[in-house]
Amino acid sequence: MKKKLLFIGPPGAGKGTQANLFCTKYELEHLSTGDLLRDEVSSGSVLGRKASDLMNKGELVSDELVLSIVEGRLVNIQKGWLLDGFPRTVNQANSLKKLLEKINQPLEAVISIKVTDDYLIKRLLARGREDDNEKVIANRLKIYREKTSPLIDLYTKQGILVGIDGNADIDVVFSCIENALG
Ligand code: B4P
Repeated sequence: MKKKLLFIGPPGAGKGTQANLFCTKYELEHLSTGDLLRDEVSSGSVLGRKASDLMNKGELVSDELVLSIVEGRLVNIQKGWLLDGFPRTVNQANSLKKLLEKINQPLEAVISIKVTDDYLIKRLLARGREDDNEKVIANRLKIYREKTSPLIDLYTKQGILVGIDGNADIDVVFSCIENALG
């Protein structure tokens, strides 16, 4: 089983849901930039207040802030890891590449979770987080297409990307991911 992983997909694709299940079963460190940023927001720090404004509009938080959060965590992990929601831009992907070279832990596989827009919107509206309303979801999808989707090509060219149909039920998607990484 591959143990240095990235899950990528549009907002609401189920990256967090699948990453939680996968990390629990295979004892990997789960690094979710969304969760780490929400922790920062709850702490009320200056960085958290800056992040909160952007997240509530569906914008991406600055690459510098996200990188500083990830770098600190990744360097100290002894076991396998799963990146969920990072990288989200080509710039973040380049920085990740350098960081992984430095710690000599190359990325082994990228799971691209593909879900149609109608399902994404339905799931996010049902979840109802602060950034889950129609206007903000539309902006998050637009930013995903512009800034994050180019990473699909990048990792396909590297030969490490596997596409998974994320429209199915949670347990079915999970089995597909296990099969792809087994
Ligand atoms: P994230 O926290 O990463 O959230 P997400 O992309 O919206 O959701 P995810 O795909 O994880 O969906 P989930 O499993 O929760 O990002 C939030 C914000 O943080 C971003 O907009 C941005 O501002 C900021 N941010 C994060 N990382 C960043 C970075 N690297 N750079 C800059 N900014 C960054 O599933 C959603 C819902 O669907 C849940 O309710 C779940 O139960 C349901 N669901 C999941 N799978 C399902 C299935 N198969 N069937 C039915 N329902 C399902």
